[in-house]
Amino acid sequence: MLERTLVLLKPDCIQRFQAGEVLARFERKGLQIVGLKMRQFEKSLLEKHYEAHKERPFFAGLVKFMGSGPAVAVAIEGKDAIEVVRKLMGKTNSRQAEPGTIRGDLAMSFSTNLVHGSDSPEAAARELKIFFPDANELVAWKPSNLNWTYAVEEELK
Ligand code: IDP
Ligand code: MG
Repeated sequence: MLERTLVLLKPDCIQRFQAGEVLARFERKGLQIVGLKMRQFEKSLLEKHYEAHKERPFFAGLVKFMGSGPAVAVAIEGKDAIEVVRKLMGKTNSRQAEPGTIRGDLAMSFSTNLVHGSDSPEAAARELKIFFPDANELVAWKPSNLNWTYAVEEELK
């Protein structure tokens, strides 16, 4: 029921001062932040994160871009959080992303596209471990108004 997923605010998001805007969109939706970390992430970590793409022609450029400046790793929790986050992000190519989505509203590029979000439960578990290797870095907490965000009896059993 409740899922956790990894979001990255990519270096372009930080350089363009959109971190607050993007985080606010997740929060306004009703998703919960359970971990937050700003770093200029090192190459080896980014290569591991994107290892599914290592044979693709854009891999080297992607890793270089992701390490080119500070980024923010965010652990997000909510019911069906993985799919909900992906929907809020919009299509990979920002020019094709629907208005109303983060990429559709705030970005113009295919590769420099503001955010990452895990695309499956397996990816979420793997990626959360890469960016938050110490379980103590994730904070379990229960919003006091959870019953106004969800029909708790129906949806959070
Ligand atoms: P996603 O971020 O929407 O899940 P993926 O296909 O997993 O998209 O690709 C990971 C990232 O690699 C994208 O967000 C984008 O930054 C970059 N990327 C993907 N495909 C291309 C491409 O064809 N050209 C350039 N960059 C790409
Ligand atoms: Mg992806």
